[in-house]
Order: sequence, then C-alpha cells, then structure tokens
Amino acid sequence: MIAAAAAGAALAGASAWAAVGQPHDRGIDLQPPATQIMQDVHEFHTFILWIIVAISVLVLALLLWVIVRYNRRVNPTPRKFTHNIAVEVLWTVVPVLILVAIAWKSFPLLFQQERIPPAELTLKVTGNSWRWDFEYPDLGVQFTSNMLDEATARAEGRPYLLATDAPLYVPVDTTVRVLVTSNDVIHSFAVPAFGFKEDAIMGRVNEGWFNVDSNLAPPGTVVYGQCSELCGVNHAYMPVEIRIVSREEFDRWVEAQGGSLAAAGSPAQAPETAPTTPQPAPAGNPTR
Ligand SMILES: [Cu+2]
Repeated sequence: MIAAAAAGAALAGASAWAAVGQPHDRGIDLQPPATQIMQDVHEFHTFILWIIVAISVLVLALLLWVIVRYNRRVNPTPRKFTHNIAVEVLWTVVPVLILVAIAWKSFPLLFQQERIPPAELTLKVTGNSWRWDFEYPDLGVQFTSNMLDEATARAEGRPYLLATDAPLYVPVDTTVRVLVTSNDVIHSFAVPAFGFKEDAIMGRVNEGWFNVDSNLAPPGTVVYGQCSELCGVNHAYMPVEIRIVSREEFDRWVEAQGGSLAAAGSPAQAPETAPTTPQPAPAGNPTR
C-alpha cells in the first residue's frame, strides 16, 4: 500500500516523499502500518471484524427464523414455557468464550504498547495552542512545527491541513521513546501509522514509544498525524508531519538543526552498544 502511495505521489509530481496517512479516493480501513505495533493492530482489527460479522449474521438469522416461523398466522397458539436450560447455558458460555478470545488477543498488544523497551533515542513532544514543539533532548535538537499555510501547501503539492513548515525526522529501525506533555490545555499526539496516541497534559509527562520498521515504511516515507483531543478553536490546525529517513540522513538532519551527535544514545554513534541509561521517571506522573 505504501508502494502504491509512493507511485501516486510520483505520478502527481508532488514530492519525493511517499505519503501515508493522507485521505484518498475510496479510502476505507486503517492507515497502512509503519510499525510492528500498528501491524498487530491491523491483525487484531481483522480478527475482531470477523467476530462482529459472525455475530451479526447469527442474530439476523435468528430474527428471520422467529419472524417467519413464529408469527401469529403460522403459530397461532404459542407455547407458554419460560425456561430452557440448554439455551441458557449456551447464551452464557458462548459470549464468555468470545470475550476470552478477544482478551487473549488484545491484552498482549496493550502490554506491548505500554511497556517501553530500551530506547536508543528520546523524543519530547509538547502540545501548544495550536502547534507542536519537538525536541531530541540528547541531541540538542529543538524546534517548533506549525501547519503549512494553504498557498504554500498547494504550491508545493503537499497536503494542506496535514503538512507542516518543520517536519519531524525519525530514523528507521530505531526504538524511540516519546515523552508527551503540554504547555496549556490537553492535546493528544496521535500518529495512526505508528499505532501511537498519547494525551499531552500540562504538568504531566506521558510516555510511549515507536520503532519504524523499514520493511513496512522504508526511508523516504512521510506519515501524518493530528491532535486527537478537542483542545480549542484551532484544534484542527495542528497537524503532525513525520519524515522517515535512514540513520545517515537523520544524522545529517540533526547536524543541520544545530544538534550534536556526540551525545550518548545517538544511533550513528552507538548502534551496537547498549541502550541509553534509563532516565529517571518523569516527575508528577504517578499513574505509570
Ligand atoms: Cu490540540
């Protein structure tokens, strides 16, 4: 699907970046995944979809059966019994089994999302009314990302309401720990292709992580996200644009931003070494 998006972008002559997470004609279903987590979310979604289809078909069949077989004309004198042990056991046990099956699939996924693996890179995201501030604290990179105005977006062939004047660069196959907070009201940093959504709350730091899989989203892919918490009048105008790049290109970008790769944890400096030393838990975050 990403390849198709790449072809689409190339045909449109839009940009060298293959866009994901952008509306398109006859679009249905979730966005193409860029991380293994989102790949698993896709599979879980398919699993749940088949359960829903089976239940809907069963209920529809039962309704039709009752309508046809037990209406007043066909069945003028109904029987008066009120209990049937077999049916009662069945309609209790079967839903329990369905719920167990859903839990068996969903809980591991939830734990995987919430348990942050040793990270090579830390990204701090701060929500503002109405823009995002991004920071790689270990690399000395810090910048503000505003939505691209309509004229510029149209001129550059980039999606208005999704493109930004300062995209965030993220290296492939790198575990990135994300700290999310806010300067004012509650925002939510959401990147569907990453399977990532975390509330940005003032005075608190929420944590999450992602690792872009180069098999799912090769360097040159751009993914889009948005604020997913109704945060005020310009809520719809604080998009997220993330460019997925190789580690080499990421290093060049860091240097162009005035950052330093000398800091520990840089993927270019220490790809083989142990992950960065664990940092103390963010203050004021008692729930995690
Ligand atoms: Cu917001």
